[in-house]
Amino acid sequence: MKKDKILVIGACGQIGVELTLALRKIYGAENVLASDLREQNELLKGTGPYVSIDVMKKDALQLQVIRQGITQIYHLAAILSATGERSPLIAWNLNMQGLLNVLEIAREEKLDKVYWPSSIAVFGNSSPKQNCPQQTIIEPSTVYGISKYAGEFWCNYFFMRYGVDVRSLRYPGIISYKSAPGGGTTDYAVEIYHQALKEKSYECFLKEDTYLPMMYMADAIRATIELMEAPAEKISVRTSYNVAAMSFSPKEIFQEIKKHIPDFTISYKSDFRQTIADSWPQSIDDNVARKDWGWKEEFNLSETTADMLKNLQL
Ligand code: VAH
Repeated sequence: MKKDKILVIGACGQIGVELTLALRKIYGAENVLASDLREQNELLKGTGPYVSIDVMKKDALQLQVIRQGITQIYHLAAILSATGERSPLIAWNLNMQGLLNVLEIAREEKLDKVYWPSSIAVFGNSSPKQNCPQQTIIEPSTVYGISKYAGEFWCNYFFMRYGVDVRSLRYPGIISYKSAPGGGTTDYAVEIYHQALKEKSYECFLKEDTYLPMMYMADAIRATIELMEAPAEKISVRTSYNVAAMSFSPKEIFQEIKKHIPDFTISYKSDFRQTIADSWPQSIDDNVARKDWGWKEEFNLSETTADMLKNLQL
């Protein structure tokens, strides 16, 4: 039986680090090749093979895929919402061309599977704010959201036209302690834990009542692997699945942390990211993912907070 050989592109990012470590546990370290443009993340050093790859250089990437006998690609490299608004065309180019390079290589090399993350950032002001459904009016207002929504249609096209088994999740904001987030609007929900422990105070760049869909990293990694390991016939969505776990506001996460750190204080000074956050849904309906491949979250805000603070204090 052909051995799975996985390439993770963007392995040094917030999700990439933990996804690489999780995949290495399942498939064996030597069968998961981690790659990124930047220096290898300290957490990955010594855990398996690493190679520096620029996803924008298709020929060099394809050579690696052939030489290493890659059978699956997890393509995570992207410029996120906040950074993308500072460099719109750079974000569009990386997010789109990077994906197209991976899809073309998957087609030409007949790869078994591809994973590519989308985001709840595809939704805009015209989408329902509460329990935003899998299919609805979708008019993204950030370059990141535009690139993710366009990418979803490219994934569906490569599946329908060429049979490329590419699968995708619309991640909410992801909370983690191992690796830092990278330029997103939901990054406050990670920074707040670090600041609570270091400074016992935090200046939040979103207003206190800004509700956003969020997910603990452990749930996000499990959702990704469960989707990729689901039988193909169970996958009814070839754009990208809504997945959800919890929704909360800065005020609620502050109050949850305060249960552990009573003298923790917060102030609010919203910046350009407030407009981005206001354009997104406050909660997500993920019943299609639950029905198709049995998605169910395990971490709520209280459990996330306890686990974050415990691990950040180690
Ligand atoms: C961002 N963390 O803030 C990402 C995510 C839903 C938001 O895609 O841009």
